[in-house]
Parts: sequence; C-alpha cells; structure tokens
Amino acid sequence: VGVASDSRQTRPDLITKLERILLAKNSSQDTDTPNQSSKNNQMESDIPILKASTKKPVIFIDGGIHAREWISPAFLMYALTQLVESPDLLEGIEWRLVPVLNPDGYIYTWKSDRMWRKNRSKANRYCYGVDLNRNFGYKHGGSGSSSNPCSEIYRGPSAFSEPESQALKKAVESVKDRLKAYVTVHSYGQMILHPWGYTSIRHPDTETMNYMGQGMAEAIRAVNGKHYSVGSAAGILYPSAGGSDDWASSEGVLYSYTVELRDTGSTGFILPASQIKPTVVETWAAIKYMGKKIIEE
Ligand code: ING
Ligand code: ZN
Repeated sequence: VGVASDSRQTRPDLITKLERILLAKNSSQDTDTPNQSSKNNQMESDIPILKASTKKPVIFIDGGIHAREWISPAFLMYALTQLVESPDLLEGIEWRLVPVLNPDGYIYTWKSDRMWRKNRSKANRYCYGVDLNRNFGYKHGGSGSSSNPCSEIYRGPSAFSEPESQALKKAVESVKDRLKAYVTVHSYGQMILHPWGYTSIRHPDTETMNYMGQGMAEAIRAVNGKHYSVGSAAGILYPSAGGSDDWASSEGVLYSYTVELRDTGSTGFILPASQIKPTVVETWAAIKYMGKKIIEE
C-alpha cells in the first residue's frame, strides 16, 4: 500500500489517460483475488502499470478486388502461410491481409461467369456490378471510369457507394497512422504500378515509390527470371480514376502500389494451374523485400 500511495503522488504523469481507463477496466474484471473488496479495487486502479509497446509499421495487402483475377486471392493465402512461418517479418511489421475484397463477384466467377470483373451490386434492371477499383474517393469520376452501369469500369453512383470499398476504407483508416505500405494485388500484366492512376501528372513521391518498386521487381526476377515493369498506372498502363492505390496515397501512405501478377497476356486471367505456385512465390519475394526495407528505415 505504501508503494501504491508513493506512486500516486509522484508517478501519475507517466500514465496516459488511455492506460488509466484500461487499468480501471482490468481491475474491475480481475475479481478472483482473495480478500478483495471494492475498496481494494479502487486502490489497485491507481497502481501505475507502464505499457512498453512497439508501434509497428503496418503493411496492408488486399486481393480479389476484381472477381476474375484468381491468382490474387491465391497470393494472399500464400502470403499468410509465409508470415506464419517467418517470425522475423512478423516481429518488425504488423500485417493486414484481405484475401478477397469482392467475395460476391469471386463466387460468381466460379458459378456463372468466369470473366466477371465487378462486384454484384444491382445497378438497374439490366446491369449489375460496380468496378470497385473505380469506386474509391480520390478523384472519383475522372478519366478511365464510366457512369454507365453496364460498363466494365462503372464507377458507381458515388465514391464509396459500395460495401466492399467502404470496408476497405474503414480497415485502412483504422491503421492509418502506422500504415507504411498499401498493396492491392491484381492480374494480369506483370507490373508494379504506383500513383497516380487518375492522371499522368507526376506524383511528388515518384522517386521513392519507383526506387522501392524497382527493388521489388528485381526480387521477382531473381526467383524465376520474370520481368515486371515499374511505373505509374496512368503512365505505363492507362489513366483510371477512383482506384484504391490513388486513394491510399491521398491518405498519406508513402508506398502505395497496384501489382499486376502474371502473365503478360497469353493466358491472361485464365492463368494455368502450373503457374500458380511460381507466381505466388516470386510475388512473395517482392513483398518480403519491401517489408525488410521498411523495417530497416
Ligand atoms: N488493372 C487495374 C484496373 O483497375 C489500375 C489497373 C491500376 C487502375 C491502378 C487504376 C489504378 O484497371 C486491372 N487488371 O484490374
Ligand atoms: Zn484488377
């Protein structure tokens, strides 16, 4: 008790408000100690407990934004298995993985239409689906997106009109202050794309994103010799507004990428099963490279 009262006089400045709340909560839950009265409980709430925790950088990766790009969810599942088996990357980084952001569309490609891209929102009597990668809230409505619900690149009635893009927004915002990298995995084209996608105007962090992107491409090439191009989406692919990587970048995420996995077009979305394993392995090499660089920084 003496220690506790000394502490009360000299230490409370060391305890944050949040920790006081946690402390109060914990002591009211731990009622299994013998001789414990409600008075004891109150006193325990004032014992300083200092939390020593690391604020790990977060890497956020999503897959399956587009239903037919099957190699993407496959990669996310592989990434999870690798993280479970490689503690060094878990020690320095907190990972957030979304294996399939568009589950309705994904199921639809298994059951009805292998080439479906969008989600399954009912836009009108005739046409379904919003292109989730045109539905994000930065420069929504710009070039490379369509207002026609029957279009493959229909942007939706408004930014974040879809539950899937809303869910991603919420998940990203919940780790925003620690978010060092956002990667969205698509296919195909063998490309590492960074913002901007909405315009070919140069992004202020182009050099930083390009440098990391080149390192990732080298890591991929070292595995099976595959070549990946690096550049801005609008610059080396096509301009398209409302993409998730542009939005993440606008929220302040330094390393924001859309990665287009194999192949370069000979099989496209219907990547042969024999290429699944080599593709996910080489892609993991790129993510691992990025993770290690971020830990070093
Ligand atoms: N490609 C992306 C698409 O949504 C892209 C390309 C990247 C667009 C970044 C916007 C921003 O069209 C595929 N394959 O989906
Ligand atoms: Zn895609």
